[in-house]
Amino acid sequence: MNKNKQYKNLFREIKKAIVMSGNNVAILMHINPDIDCLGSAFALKEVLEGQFNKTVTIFNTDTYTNSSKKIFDISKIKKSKFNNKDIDLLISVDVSTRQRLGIYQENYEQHPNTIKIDHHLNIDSFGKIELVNSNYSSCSEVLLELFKFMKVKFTEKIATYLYAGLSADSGSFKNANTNYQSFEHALFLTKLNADRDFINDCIYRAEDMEYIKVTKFLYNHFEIIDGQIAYVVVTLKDLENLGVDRQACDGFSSKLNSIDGIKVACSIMEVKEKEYKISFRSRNDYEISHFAEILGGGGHLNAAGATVYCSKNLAKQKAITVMKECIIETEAQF
Ligand SMILES: [Mn+2]
Repeated sequence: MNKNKQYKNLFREIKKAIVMSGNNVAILMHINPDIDCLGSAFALKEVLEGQFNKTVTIFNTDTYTNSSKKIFDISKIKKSKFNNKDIDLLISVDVSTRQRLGIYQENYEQHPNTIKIDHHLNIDSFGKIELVNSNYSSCSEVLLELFKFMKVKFTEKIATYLYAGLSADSGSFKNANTNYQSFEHALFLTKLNADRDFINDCIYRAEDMEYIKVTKFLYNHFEIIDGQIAYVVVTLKDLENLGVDRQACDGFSSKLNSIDGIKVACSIMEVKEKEYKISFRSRNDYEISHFAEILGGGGHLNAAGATVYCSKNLAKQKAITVMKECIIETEAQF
């Protein structure tokens, strides 16, 4: 069966599952949801409530960046646990592995009626129905295609949510995951009056004092190795001194990777004692995701991450080792 037909069948299956299911739908996002994850969740909620008469709750226990707070009504997200018998259908968006469901992992695994919608490489199958297209730069685009099939009426609000996800995950069409489809989808959403200016303001012209403060910290503390690797370590003490939470440092690895000559970069964030979250970014040819996997993580080819459980120095060493390996192995193929 060709790919298009496969997707059509999946779209049909999902539409049927939505129509046939009971009233109560829960949407689950990944831990520390980014704008693509939130855009997907809010667009889907809007569609299911407005056009399929469902009662939809988005669940997540984390905190959000200022940009996210401007775009989405965060107060609509429930932080509580729920009982599976109160939910008829569970849909995850932008969640690549079951661990990333956080405290809702067990709910999802035990629920009879689950749909996984995502755009990461499908390395963990955990949905009863799975719509995963890793050719798309954002999960929002996977939903866009599903909505088209479902003959959804794209309101400006829905178009704007999806555009936010597409814009953020493609790095405003600059990341390596951007392709002709990203532009086609952007065109489609623009024709539907997605509020690009509002989204650009919220994401790219949002340099408030907190942003300036953490950026100053970044440029004072990053290290460069051989002119081609850059990294920064941020401890809990640093966050405390800065008076910000971890999400405020979300863009660090991308910023370091955009320095001229830097092939691979990462931020190493202390989560708690002996737990460090490493976020990698790399230039086109350097596929860092394969090396994040060595550390038990994963992600996209040029944007991946891993969590390591060790001392700060060892975390740093591990990150540097895989970044060096990435460069050596990539250049051996040139
Ligand atoms: Mn995404």
